[in-house]
Amino acid sequence: MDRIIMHIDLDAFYAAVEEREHPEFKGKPVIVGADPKNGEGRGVVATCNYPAREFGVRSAMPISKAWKLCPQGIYVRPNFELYAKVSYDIMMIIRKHSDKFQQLSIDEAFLNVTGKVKDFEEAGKLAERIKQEVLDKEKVSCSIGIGPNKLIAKLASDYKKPYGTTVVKLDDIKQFVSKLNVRKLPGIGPRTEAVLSEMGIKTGEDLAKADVKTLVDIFGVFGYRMHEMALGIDESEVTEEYEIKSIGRETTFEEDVDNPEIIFQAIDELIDKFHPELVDSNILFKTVGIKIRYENFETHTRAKSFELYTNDKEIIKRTAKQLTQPFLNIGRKIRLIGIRVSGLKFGEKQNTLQKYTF
Ligand code: DCP
Ligand code: MG
Repeated sequence: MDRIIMHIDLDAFYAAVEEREHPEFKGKPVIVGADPKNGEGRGVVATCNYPAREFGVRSAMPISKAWKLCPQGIYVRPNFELYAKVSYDIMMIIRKHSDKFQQLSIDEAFLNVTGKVKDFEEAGKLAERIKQEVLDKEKVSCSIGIGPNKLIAKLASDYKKPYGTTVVKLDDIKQFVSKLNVRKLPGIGPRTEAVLSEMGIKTGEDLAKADVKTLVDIFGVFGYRMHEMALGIDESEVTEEYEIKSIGRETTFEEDVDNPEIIFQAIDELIDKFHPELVDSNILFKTVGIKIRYENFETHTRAKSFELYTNDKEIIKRTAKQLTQPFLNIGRKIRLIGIRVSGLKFGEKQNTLQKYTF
């Protein structure tokens, strides 16, 4: 059964929303993230617009580094509620163009459009109409990839950004993947990339030619999946539910701290911030997790799961503190702390999955 799948990813999303709200930002480098404090700021960049990327600024980069690269940039704190609302409105526009719709994150979605168009050429035209409609109605631009499966569609939306459309037909799959850096493939991060590179595997073509058994010996089942991806194989369906994986917050301290009282207070504040989201959306959790980053950026995570689902705030607070305890009073200073609940489900009162909440 041949399918036509579309992947839509909004361009520089948070920064695009900020540009839309502040027309005076247009054409200037805009960086959304922590307060740079004249280069002394301690958080990270969430995202930045394309003019800022020309200075080398990137998502997840320390904000102090962004400041060094681009001191003339416009620096804004994120407004998550606004981005969530704009995302919701855009997803509503996009979804009506599909037979099946799957939101993947705040700024991307898969559409199965097999029943909406007769071939890939028509799908390309549909993509242009969707891009235009989102731009006209929401003043945000997006890039679209079209392929015979979700993997290819997602790789294709990233191929030409911003405001690009990339169509990869069945016959062109191998050629398309062969040119890509292996790092582009989902699940291949910097560490896996390094191991592959040692083996002389840098591109999709290298990976496609690699010996599957060797890959499995090194990476386990993922080695097999990697090789499949290099051949452009992906059978997964566009599924309607938007599953929320976890909810939480993290904070970078103004100054590295080792005082447990200050750390515990920060834990309470973080939980007070996100707990209302659980209650408002009637979400229960089973697992509480923490993330701790020491001053040298060494990062640890710990989690504890319970038998039963709950949305009890005190349980989160107590568990988070228990998990944090072993990292305290050991003569090391902490830079960042994060708290997250996962293993989520909706509470009893609500029997249909509520989409678009995060
Ligand atoms: N985001 C974040 N921290 C990151 C990565 C992303 O807070 N490390 C947020 C900000 C982004 C949004 O998620 O606007 C979407 O992430 P993308 O990876 O799609 O990045 P952008 O949409 O900003 O840029 P692009 O045009 O490359 O898609
Ligand atoms: Mg994006």
